Amino acid sequence: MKPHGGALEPTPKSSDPALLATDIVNRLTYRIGKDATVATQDDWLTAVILVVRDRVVTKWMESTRDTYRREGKRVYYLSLEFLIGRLMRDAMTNLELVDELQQALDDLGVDLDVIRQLEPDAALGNGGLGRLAACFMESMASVDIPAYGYGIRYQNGMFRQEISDGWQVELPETWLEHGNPWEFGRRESAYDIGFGGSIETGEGDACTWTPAERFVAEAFDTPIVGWQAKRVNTLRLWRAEPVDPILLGKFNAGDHIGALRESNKAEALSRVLYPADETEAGQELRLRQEYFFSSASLQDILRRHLSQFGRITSLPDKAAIQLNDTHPAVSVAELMRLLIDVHHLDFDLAWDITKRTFAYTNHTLLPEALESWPIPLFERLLPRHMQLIYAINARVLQEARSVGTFEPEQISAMSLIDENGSRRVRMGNLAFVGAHSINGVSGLHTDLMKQTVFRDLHQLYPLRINNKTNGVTPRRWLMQVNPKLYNLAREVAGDGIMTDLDRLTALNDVAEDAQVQQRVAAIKAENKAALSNLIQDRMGLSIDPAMMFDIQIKRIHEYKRQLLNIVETVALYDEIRSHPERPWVPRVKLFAGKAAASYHNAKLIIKLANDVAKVVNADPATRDVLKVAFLPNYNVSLAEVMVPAADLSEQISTAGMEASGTGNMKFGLNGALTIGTLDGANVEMREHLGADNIVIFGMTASEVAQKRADGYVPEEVIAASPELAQALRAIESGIFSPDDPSRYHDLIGGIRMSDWFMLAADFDAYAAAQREVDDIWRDRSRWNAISIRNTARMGYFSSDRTIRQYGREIWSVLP
Ligand code: T68
Repeated sequence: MKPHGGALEPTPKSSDPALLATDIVNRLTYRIGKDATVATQDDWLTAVILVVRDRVVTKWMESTRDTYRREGKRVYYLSLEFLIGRLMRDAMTNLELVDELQQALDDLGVDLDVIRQLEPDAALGNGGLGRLAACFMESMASVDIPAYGYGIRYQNGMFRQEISDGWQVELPETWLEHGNPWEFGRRESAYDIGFGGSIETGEGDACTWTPAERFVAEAFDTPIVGWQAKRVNTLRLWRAEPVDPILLGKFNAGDHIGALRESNKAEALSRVLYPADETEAGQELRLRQEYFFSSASLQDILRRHLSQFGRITSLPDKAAIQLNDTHPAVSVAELMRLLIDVHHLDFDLAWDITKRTFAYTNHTLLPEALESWPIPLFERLLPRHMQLIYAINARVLQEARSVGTFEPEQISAMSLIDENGSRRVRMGNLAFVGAHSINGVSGLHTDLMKQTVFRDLHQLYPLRINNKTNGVTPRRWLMQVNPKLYNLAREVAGDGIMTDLDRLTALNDVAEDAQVQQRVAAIKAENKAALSNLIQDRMGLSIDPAMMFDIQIKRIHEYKRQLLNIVETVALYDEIRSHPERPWVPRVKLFAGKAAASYHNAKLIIKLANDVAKVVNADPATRDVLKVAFLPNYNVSLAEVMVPAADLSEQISTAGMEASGTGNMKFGLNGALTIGTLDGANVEMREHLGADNIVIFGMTASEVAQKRADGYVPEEVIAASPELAQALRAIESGIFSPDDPSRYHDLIGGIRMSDWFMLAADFDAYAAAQREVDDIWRDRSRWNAISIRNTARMGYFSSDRTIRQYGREIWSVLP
């Protein structure tokens, strides 16, 4: 389909509040069928979104036509997760319509802030990996890269977390319940997806695959608006549909359930997001989801390419496909299949095109997260792909052997097939060999990739691994969430900060200015008051905004060490009770995050945080100086309130285990001080901030590795630290769990026995670092200066910078 030029309806150019108000009432009347006098808040929300959407659509079509006209390269970002959150404020901001819409709604007697909160979060992701994909989509539009995001339109996104008696309870999430005004269903963009069946050899390298099962992938498009609406790109999400919605033969024969079997199987494919992060899902449905969206996306990409350029062989010049982790790695085999079986290229040419088209991003070194599939399962679902993987493997291993220097163990580590135990397909190796670029997400992570998971493949292909340190979009994570700080920054650094975040460095010059310090402190106080109100409303807990807000928000994981923070809290509680006369810095320890439903220890850590909170918050002896709260249902919208309210950001993972982190960047940008280990992007944050503007503690990644190799004995460390020993004993004794005194025996026992995450080994350094933080807090002028310098020096961590590096160094779409 050729995009057409000419006049488009509607062409609402005006940003005049009076016209916007008329537009809103028109949508309410003609699209929703409601009169202003009876419209609910939800109706107003939908009407406003439709007005904003119309303006987006105009720009969207311009962008699409422009891309077509330029005959340039397009970027395709394949990701099983897009954690986009709410879209309305994002779109309004990037269209620069916030004030005008606010005015229009005021005139209509509608509170923008109230209706804004009614928009459901699009929570199609678990955590950092999914949120990164969302920041990247916004940045690609903002730096004018023609791009499509491809993923699954899950009917149920990330589960809703309730806390019941301190325990996490998972409830289904239903973001589509009231429809989704942002998306456009594209019935015409639908593709056949097959599973199972048989293969017949054909001519040359081609085969004919006759799948046993077939489904249809149907596209839903959401426009993603870049800053100042320079460009609007497309997020295309697939929904699975049955080929035959109802098997009439069966239905008529009285088998009413059987008649719907196809329909139910299809529904399952795009039904629910796998809610476990950093673990391999290992379920057949997961592999089916991976193949379903990979195949649909590649068919769509090839169709678009052929319709515009006519020749399949120019694909790598016109399309760059980024694989977000290994979840879409089956794409490597699928593109080979399409090129060989459908487009009749020979194997060698297909392999060359494949490698030049794909690039792969790795997000984790955790062994439990490295995907691999049992061969019998893979063969049963994707018999043709299994053949192709064997053929690719034969080539790669041949290449490795011909080098002549590799040991047999190295060759077997490079193999796409894991032969240890039951045979499995290694998706990381498949992605590696099928891509021309493999990137890590921080400098440290990239170095470790070369030394660990991909050591041998890196030796075979030494030019492929490169680093692209993560970033976050400053439009959402500064301008929208912290408008007052943004305005102050703009006063000092000028209007250009949203297109060039490095300009924030102008704030360095005012870091010591008493007046600026006071204004920054007042803004923080306001943000903290807003969070206090939220906590009061949701949890009935009152928090004095004058306390230090010490925040750890992220998925609950042992390697992220929420437990270290809780144990230190218990130690501090004990100290305060023993020495009430000391000038304690009043602190509130805030936690939020979800645990995978099957991750026992993570769920126990949530319960412990709540158990500790219950005891500490009820103690009159510590009431004024220590509070603890675990906020339920952490999501993007909650982060948007918590990040700007933080004084202290906890980034305390065991060194070598957090690939990058992106929360660390959001907090720094909003003026929080970081307490953290030399892990992930914290390392680069220290370089940019200067060592005086971040509190670093604990072992380095190589020290951790060394200690493990030397035979670490946690009991010795515990015996040498009275504070740690006392805190662990207190938790074990049942003081915090009188209803079940042995609740934490195994959890703490794990620390005593093995302590894989080195909580004990880092405890004293962490506690000392916390007291250093107290000292800085007592010198408020120093604290405020550090806060200003944090904002000033976070320009590097804009996802615009990251995306420009991808654009130049991996995709070749920027000069
Ligand atoms: C995160 N990974 C990294 N994984 O942990 C974090 N995994 O350090 C990094 O900043 C971020 O990626 C962005 O690069 C994840 O979030 C997952 O969510 C995940 C989901 C499914 C399966 C495995």
